[in-house]
Amino acid sequence: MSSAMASQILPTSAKQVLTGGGKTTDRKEDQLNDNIKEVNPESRITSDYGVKQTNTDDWLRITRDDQIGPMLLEDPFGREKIHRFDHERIPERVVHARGTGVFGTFKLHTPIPEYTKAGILTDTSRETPMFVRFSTVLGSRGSADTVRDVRGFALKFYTDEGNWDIVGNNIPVFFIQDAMKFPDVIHAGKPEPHNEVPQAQSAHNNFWDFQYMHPEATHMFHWTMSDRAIPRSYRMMQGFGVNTFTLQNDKGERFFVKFHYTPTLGVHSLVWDEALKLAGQDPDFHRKDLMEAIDHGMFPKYKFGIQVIPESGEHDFDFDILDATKVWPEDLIPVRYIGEFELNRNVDEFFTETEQVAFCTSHIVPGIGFSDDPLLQGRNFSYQDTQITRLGVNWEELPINRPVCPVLNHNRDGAMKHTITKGTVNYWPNRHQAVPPATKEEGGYVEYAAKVAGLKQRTKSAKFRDHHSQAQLFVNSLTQVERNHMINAFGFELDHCDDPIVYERLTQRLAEVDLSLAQSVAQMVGGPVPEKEGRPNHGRKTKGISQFDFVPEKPTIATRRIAILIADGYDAASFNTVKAAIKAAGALPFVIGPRRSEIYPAGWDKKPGNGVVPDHHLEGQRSTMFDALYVCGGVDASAALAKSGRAMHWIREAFGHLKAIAATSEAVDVVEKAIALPQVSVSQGDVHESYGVVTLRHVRASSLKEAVDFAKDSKGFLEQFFYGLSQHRCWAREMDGLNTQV
Ligand code: HDD
Repeated sequence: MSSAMASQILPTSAKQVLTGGGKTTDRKEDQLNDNIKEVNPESRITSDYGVKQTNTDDWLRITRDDQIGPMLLEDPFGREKIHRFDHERIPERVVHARGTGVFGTFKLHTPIPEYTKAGILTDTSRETPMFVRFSTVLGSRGSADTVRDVRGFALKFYTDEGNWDIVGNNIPVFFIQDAMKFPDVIHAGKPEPHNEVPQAQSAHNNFWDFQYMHPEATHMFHWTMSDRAIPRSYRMMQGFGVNTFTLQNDKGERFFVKFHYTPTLGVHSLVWDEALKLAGQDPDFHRKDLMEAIDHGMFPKYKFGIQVIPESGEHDFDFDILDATKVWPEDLIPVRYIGEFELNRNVDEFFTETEQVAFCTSHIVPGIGFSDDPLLQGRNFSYQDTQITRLGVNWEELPINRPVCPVLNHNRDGAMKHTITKGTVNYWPNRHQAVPPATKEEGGYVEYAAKVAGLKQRTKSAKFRDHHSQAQLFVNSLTQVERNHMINAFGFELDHCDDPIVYERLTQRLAEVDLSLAQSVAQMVGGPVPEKEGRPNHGRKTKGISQFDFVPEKPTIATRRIAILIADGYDAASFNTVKAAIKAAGALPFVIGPRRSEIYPAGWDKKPGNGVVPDHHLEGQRSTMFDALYVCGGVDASAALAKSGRAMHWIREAFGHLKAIAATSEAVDVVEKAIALPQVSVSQGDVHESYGVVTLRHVRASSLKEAVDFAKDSKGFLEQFFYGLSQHRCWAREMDGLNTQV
């Protein structure tokens, strides 16, 4: 095999080995590289015990006169191959089984020594390597990415003082207040026990029965019925540590803290119809989207922020700050952004890295501590325990989990121990003074000496019993668009419940939060429509709830996927201009034709090389996989697209999903045929814009001069198209009821 061939088929890491590899600036990457098996043109298949094999296709068997005979049990290679295969699977995570992971780097820009002595939060010269795993909660490992669910957003920082994990979600609150309820909420959400239905869905009787039976879940289930539960991309999703942790400074003072991470691309979601379709059309949509962005060097970035409350302020609020079903409203406790992380490297091997990565909320470093948050306290027990079942007791020796700082102690043995510790003693204290604990000065972890006194009993403070105020705060803080989506989401979910007691009671619960919302849902799903509010709505709002609060300051279309529809006879000048402009704006153009072989422009011979080979064909992909659509003109091309039912469907569906659409010359007629475009609302020269559909009719570029003119004309056209896309979706289309042609 030539090395050129090898570099085409080998994973990145192996390519690095072939090309010399070398040390990187990332300590974790260097450490992982030491574990990477070298693959080079001289590599040959060996057995697991190292013997080169000559045949890995035929089991050793008896043959006679070209007749096949029995296989021999003796064959060590045959048996090894099958035995290894039989044991390839490990238990999937009991929750968050479906996920994808990437590497990244954290950089602090604003040190906070006033709150903490943690090196990662005080030393701006550090670049801390990270591994991040995104996940859904309810589905199995092979389920679809775009289902309605909470998303896990777990961070592992490989700090100089040990691994620090924030095992967060994309929703800042949780369903339950006490870890002891976790098995119940998960059993209720997972497929039902009698028939294992449904997969990766909360739309079923048991889930909603649980929600009703647990008023503490009221706040959270409003979040999961909002657009937060159907993110457009992991790159456009917030993350939250959810639980209340503590920070401790050099003076020994302690502060309560919540962690936030906010994407620089804004917080955006799919629309529900699109999410449903994508679950079938491209179940890997989110993981592919993330890998694609990183492969293109478009590294997702997140601002890292904290909300801090001094220890003395613990009881200053009308909610308990240790209750994970509550947010700390940003109007009261602003988020202070102190750093940023970017995700910049895809894994080399999914199993050894993403599947074997294991997070623990209990993994903290000096300067960071726990609080008495009863959910966190239980989590601290659960994660370590589950990793032992999933990966074995030596799971922290696996390359992906291994800290970048020295690890040494007297823990020993267990299945699959890798490291070999020299020395004659494995206990402390010992006669040699070998491997003693560290002092505080040496960087040892010193627990905060908290005073604790009280009654031992199974109860929580009174503030934990207010389950409605923050649910109201959430609903009040949404925009009309978001509220409508939430009503439809409740409508969908409860429609899938066939036990009337479930959906009837749930709508009564909604009336305790917002009467008109409850009435709208009840009318959709059946059962008595509540007439009276269960309790008065306090009318308060706060920032940081609505996704519209996170629109990037400068409109951007960076990393957005734009489909360009063409057919034979397309107009090359407009095609080239628009495609180049898309790239220049940092977005990704994808050419879609009726076939994935060369498509020829108007006025050119159909000779290989004169046209363009599309990235996909109309049947191979769907509009759901793109953020915007540009339909390129040309007389023949437009006639062909207008005749194609699938092309019409692309345009109609993109319109229904509120996406920016643009068309030039004859393609304007194609778009108008597909969708009943309402009256033009904005017109600037030849450029018309109506409900996010931008058209430029008079383009003809049969000569170079005309092509140059088009490039000039197209400025306003492209600006409007790109602006529409930067707003993510054209909400006015939905508000005015025009999006029904999906
Ligand atoms: Fe959990 C996995 C997030 C409550 C027990 N959880 C897991 C993962 C995330 C979260 C992101 C996947 C980690 C990965 O990618 O490997 N969990 C949360 C959040 C919670 C929460 C934000 C509420 C604040 N979890 C929670 C409770 C318990 C657990 C109350 C148990 C008492 N979670 C687990 C687990 C998992 C897990 C069973 C399954 C796989 C794993 O840990 O590694 O231990």
